[in-house]
Amino acid sequence: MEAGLERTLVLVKPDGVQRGLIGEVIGRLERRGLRLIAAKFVRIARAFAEEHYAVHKGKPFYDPLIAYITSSPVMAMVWEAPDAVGAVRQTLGATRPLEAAPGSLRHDFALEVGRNLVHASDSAETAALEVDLWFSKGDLVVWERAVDPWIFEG
Ligand code: DAT
Ligand code: MG
Repeated sequence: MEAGLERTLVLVKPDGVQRGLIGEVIGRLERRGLRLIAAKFVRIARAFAEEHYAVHKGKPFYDPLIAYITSSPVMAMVWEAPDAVGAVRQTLGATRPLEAAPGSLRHDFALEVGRNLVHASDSAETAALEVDLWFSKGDLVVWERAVDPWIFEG
């Protein structure tokens, strides 16, 4: 990875896919300036969902969460930018849509925590684990955009 850049995993969850909002999510991340480096459209199995959400095992919302994320396909992506983790979490908005900042995806397109449209890694450490879980090394496309110097200062 280029120095100064961070990667993060983003999912358009089943509700976002079913509601035709994949393009909206990608469009917002593109327009903000993040660089897409991997994407796949996939319906995940229960065992894979349990690995992805292992940190939430035992919590009261765990079973509905696993049912939700496996209920329909998801669009999984890796995005890259300086401080990508924080930037993407900001573009998504707070976990609970009613607490999400106006203009964020979860504010603009969601109402319920159990139908909050999107996922993004919550730290650089989690991002590394999640990118590794969802994608193999060869899936990550190293590339440059002509516009990069107009978005990435470093
Ligand atoms: P985030 O998805 O913002 O990283 P999280 O990792 O704390 O949030 O939780 C994962 C998902 O689990 C979240 O997107 C929705 C669901 N969830 C979290 N807290 C919940 C709660 N208190 N009640 C119901 N669902 C919850
Ligand atoms: Mg989380």
